[in-house]
Amino acid sequence: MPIKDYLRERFFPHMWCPGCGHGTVLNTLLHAVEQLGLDKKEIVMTSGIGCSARISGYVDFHSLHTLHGRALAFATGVKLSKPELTLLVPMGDGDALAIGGNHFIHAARRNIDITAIVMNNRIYGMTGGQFSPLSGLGKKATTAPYRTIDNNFDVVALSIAAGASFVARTTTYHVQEAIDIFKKAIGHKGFSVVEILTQCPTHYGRKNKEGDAVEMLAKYKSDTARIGSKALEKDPSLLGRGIFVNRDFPEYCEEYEKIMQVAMKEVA
Ligand SMILES: Cc1ncc(C[n+]2csc(CCOP(=O)(O)OP(=O)(O)O)c2C)c(N)n1
Ligand code: SF4
Repeated sequence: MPIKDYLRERFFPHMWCPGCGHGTVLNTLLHAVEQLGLDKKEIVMTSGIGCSARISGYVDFHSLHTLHGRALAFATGVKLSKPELTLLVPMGDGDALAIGGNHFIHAARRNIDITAIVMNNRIYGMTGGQFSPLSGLGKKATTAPYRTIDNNFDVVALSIAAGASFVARTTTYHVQEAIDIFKKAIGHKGFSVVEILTQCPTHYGRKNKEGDAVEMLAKYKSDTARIGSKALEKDPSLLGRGIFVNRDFPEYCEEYEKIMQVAMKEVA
């Protein structure tokens, strides 16, 4: 099916600023869905609130644009009632790990078969540039005009510790890699986390003097390296990209079904 058939064209033009990385996330995700040959009627996308969360309006899947931080809770309900459907949950860094942090760690712990996409622009884009739990030390934001003094979560380490069975990181510069990672994450049975670094030139870039979208993308190229690469071995200060964890682990809906069978026998 052509990519454009996965788009809800009546919702265009989109609301993202020129140079925003979120369009590249949409593009790479749709290429992954198309290459997997998924039927759009079999896909449900739930999202919360944020520039990132607006992605659910642009895809012609079943979609639920819900409450800030609650996308995974809605996705859990959908998946438990219709386990045959594919659940995709794009979230901003604030959506996923500030207000939604508790939902995130518990969804990972349960290993429910959902693909969680953390669209990490290190700031609250939609509300004008407040810092988030992923901004990191020494960054500027409207709520940190001098600099942040909060440490950031490492999404990969947090997801692994919480029990996610597939964990990966990529960026909007690494388009082919992102498509490949999304394909593997969607194909994985269990809770998959894909952290994708995505530029917000309007707030994060401007406040932190990182330049325009092209310069921010160039930084994703220069400041990251594939895990297992010589570049990362030589310079461990680079941020690792790739698949960190991909393991088989009992999936929540399957375990729930087994319990249901036992319970049904007892009441019969
Ligand atoms: C319960 C609640 N609290 C706060 C808000 C305001 N709000 C909307 S989006 C957002 C943060 C968006 O940042 P992020 O999730 O990182 O996504 P981005 O816009 O950067 O893509 C906040 C705080 C809200 N909509 N609902
Ligand atoms: S404010 Fe930032 S995250 Fe939101 S659309 Fe603009 S560039 Fe993208």
